Amino acid sequence: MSRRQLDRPAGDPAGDPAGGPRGGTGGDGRDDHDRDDGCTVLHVDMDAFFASVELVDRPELHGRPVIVGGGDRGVVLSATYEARRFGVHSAMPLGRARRLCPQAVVIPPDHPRYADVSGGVMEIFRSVTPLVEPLGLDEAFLDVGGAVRGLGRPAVIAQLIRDRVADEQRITCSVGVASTKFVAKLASGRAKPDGMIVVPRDRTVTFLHRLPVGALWGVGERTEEVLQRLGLRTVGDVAHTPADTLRRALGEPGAQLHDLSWGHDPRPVVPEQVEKSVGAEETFPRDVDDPRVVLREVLRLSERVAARLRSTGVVGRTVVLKVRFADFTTITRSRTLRQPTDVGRDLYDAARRSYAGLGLDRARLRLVGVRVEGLSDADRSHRQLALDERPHGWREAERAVDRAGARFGAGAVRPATLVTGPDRAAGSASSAGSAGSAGSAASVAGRREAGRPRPNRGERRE
Ligand code: DCP
Ligand code: MG
Repeated sequence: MSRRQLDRPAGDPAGDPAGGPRGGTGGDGRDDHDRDDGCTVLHVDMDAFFASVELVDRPELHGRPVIVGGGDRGVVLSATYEARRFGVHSAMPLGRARRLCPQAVVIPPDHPRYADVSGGVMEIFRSVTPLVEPLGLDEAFLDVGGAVRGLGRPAVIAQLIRDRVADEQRITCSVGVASTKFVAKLASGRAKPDGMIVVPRDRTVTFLHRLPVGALWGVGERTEEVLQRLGLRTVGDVAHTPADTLRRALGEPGAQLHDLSWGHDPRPVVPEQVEKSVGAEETFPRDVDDPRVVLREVLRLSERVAARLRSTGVVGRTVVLKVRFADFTTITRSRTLRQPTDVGRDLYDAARRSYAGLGLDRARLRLVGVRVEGLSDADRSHRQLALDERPHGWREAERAVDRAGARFGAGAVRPATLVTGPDRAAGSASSAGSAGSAGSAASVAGRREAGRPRPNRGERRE
């Protein structure tokens, strides 16, 4: 898989609206990766998402036309770029796609699997910045303005994300780096597949004006027809038409198109709403009765949940331990802390006490989970803590781990109890997990989480 797109020869996608090589420039053919000042908005979109996920376990299909489709609707959901060369595209009836490309391999969709991979990808985004606005399973806007000091320039962060998605999920994505959402999204589309385009602030207008009007946000078939009737074919044509003329033809949206055509798009990246709780749970590959193994897993889940709290900028007060026995009986125990926290050690301490309180005498467990409820804004709460002068060395230590995680991948640094010891949870048989999509999930989770129980549903947000 080629990931070092920075090494690619720079093409000139802006001047080649119909396609062509996807280089790393949004302007005039020069490499713009070092001209990313103020380009703090990233749009990241997985390439041929469903199809790429299917290829993870079927390397022999790489380079061949592959279509994910069928199911209830009988349409193409996703097609590899090899299939697209035959004219196949998403939403096309499957029968038509088969006629266009009889040699394509057609695979039925596995939605839980895609949701799993999507969760992993979003987790990578959130380890870089809390300002993540998902647009669907496979794409999101990121505002990386606050991450620049810790991780480097926006283009460097974009490449870091591309590398991590490729390393951890074994799929490729394309990234647009720009000063506004609208331009970032256009740029990622033009970088596809497996590319990245930086549109420097001062080249935004040049980049935009060469594109066809259909590239403008909100221009569907009908609007395009109206614009064509006015003789407007490119975004530049729209830009050089008085806003009043556009308003007369299209109403208020016409004036908005005029703004967009000059690169004006004030919309901020709006992160997802704060969740009510953040949790993670794991099903052991084999039932476990050793408290040391259980507690090590509880520690790992606590660390993971805490990292998630920190990346979303919230703290929580109530820690819920969930235990499922071998016979599927499930119980939960909650403890409410004196102070809200985003520190894994605090969560672990509470969960460990709850576990001890259960007085289990080597009962066989199938699953453990840790969840935090009673969430509130971290900034407000930390100011409160500062007033209380309650020093907390763990927070600093865990934030350092977050930074390493953002750079090198989750799990790059973890407590010693999680990396040593002959009695590591559940051995290395991550693929021996519970029923369902064990095999596929194991390969996604396996590299990062080898030797641990496989995730059953990954992190959950309720
Ligand atoms: N999808 C779907 N139905 C559609 C379009 C898409 O179920 N009509 C699903 C399958 C896609 C996923 O959503 O894999 C993401 O949609 P994209 O539009 O991002 O398409 P792809 O990721 O497949 O291709 P690319 O982004 O490379 O163009
Ligand atoms: Mg996509």
